[in-house]
Amino acid sequence: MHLDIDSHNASGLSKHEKRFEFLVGQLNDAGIDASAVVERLSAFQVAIPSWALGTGGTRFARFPGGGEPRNLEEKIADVGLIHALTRTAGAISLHIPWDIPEDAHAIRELAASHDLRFDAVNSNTFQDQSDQEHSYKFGSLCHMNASVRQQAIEHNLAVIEYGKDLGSRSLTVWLADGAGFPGQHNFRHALFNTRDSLRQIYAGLPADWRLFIEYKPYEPNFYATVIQDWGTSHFLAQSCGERAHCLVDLGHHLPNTNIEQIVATLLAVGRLGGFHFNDSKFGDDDLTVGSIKPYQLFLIFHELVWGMANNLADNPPISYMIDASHNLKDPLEDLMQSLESILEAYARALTIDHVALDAAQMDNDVLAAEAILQAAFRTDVRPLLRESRLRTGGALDPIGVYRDSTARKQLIRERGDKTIATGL
Ligand SMILES: [Mn+2]
Repeated sequence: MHLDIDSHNASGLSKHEKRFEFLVGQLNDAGIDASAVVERLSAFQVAIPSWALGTGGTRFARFPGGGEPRNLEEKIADVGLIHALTRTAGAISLHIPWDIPEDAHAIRELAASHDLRFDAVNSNTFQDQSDQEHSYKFGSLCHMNASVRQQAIEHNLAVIEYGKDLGSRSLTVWLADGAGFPGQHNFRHALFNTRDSLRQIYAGLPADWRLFIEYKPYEPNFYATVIQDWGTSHFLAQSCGERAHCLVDLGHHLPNTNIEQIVATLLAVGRLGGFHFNDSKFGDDDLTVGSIKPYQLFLIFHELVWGMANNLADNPPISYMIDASHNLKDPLEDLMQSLESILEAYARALTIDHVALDAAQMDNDVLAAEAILQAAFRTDVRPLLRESRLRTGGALDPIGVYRDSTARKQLIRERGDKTIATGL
């Protein structure tokens, strides 16, 4: 795939330089080193999950866009394309069994040729596979029948083996386990079964691996989910051991939950393992990151930046991933838009004056404290993002280059009009 990044950048360069210089001056007046912010942005990498590269659809219909990746190799090529344009998507997160690598060595080399590494591997006990003995209809790790639990534990251990071959260092467990109706579950039995199953998975984790436990308040079960919130996830992580952490998916909260406060708390106790970015109007809507609540995203990044800079509980590096599924937009464009929103929120959080904020908080000057955050949020930081991409070989305008290169048309020509990505 030919992407004409250089000529695009050349034609946009003088406009960018003017805007960048203006912003550098503005930040300089506020005592902020723009170059240091650009360096932090360049180092920030977000994993792309293998299931985000095709059209997701809803339970009503799916309208594929054409040229979608047909196999793992093509998924890696798509992430490589996003990474070449943005220099921010340097990792891919696989879902097993949707993306079982037949030749792990070759897959690893292919990913390396695109400058990609493998992030967390994701297990799947939320649907039945044709070759499995027991059904997960009534749960997996929580199941009342020990044989079902054992099958689900063994699946997770097998996922770790695939991940080891690819150089992954973490396993993410999200469970659909829960109850559809009152009375269906004995809550304590369901919770303790899940705890004991997770402990067995944890025991099979290599010494340099971490376990991420994702929570979700509803769906597919609507009466109760076994791991409903961060508190339950935290209890389970603590029950497993030091290398078990909570995973925060932005869409896995009830409306108006203060997610930034959850982030602050988990960081304070050293249990924030990973992040799944997306946005939502109602729940787990899988909308483009920053499309609905950009201020919330900024406030989350403020807690991340402050929490990692003041790392009390020795929280390990956080694993970042986009978890979304696209119905209307070109998936690759949607992912690039999401990456832009993430970096914007991060850049704004990096321009917050923490000394002034601390002083305002000590003085109980509520207005001043809020105004410091709003000043950072209202700054147009996009020239910092463009400068970061320019310095790392990416595109000033990734979506512009993508559209001008007619990449989607080329993909449709190569792969066909009616392809469906595995797992979708
Ligand atoms: Mn998720």
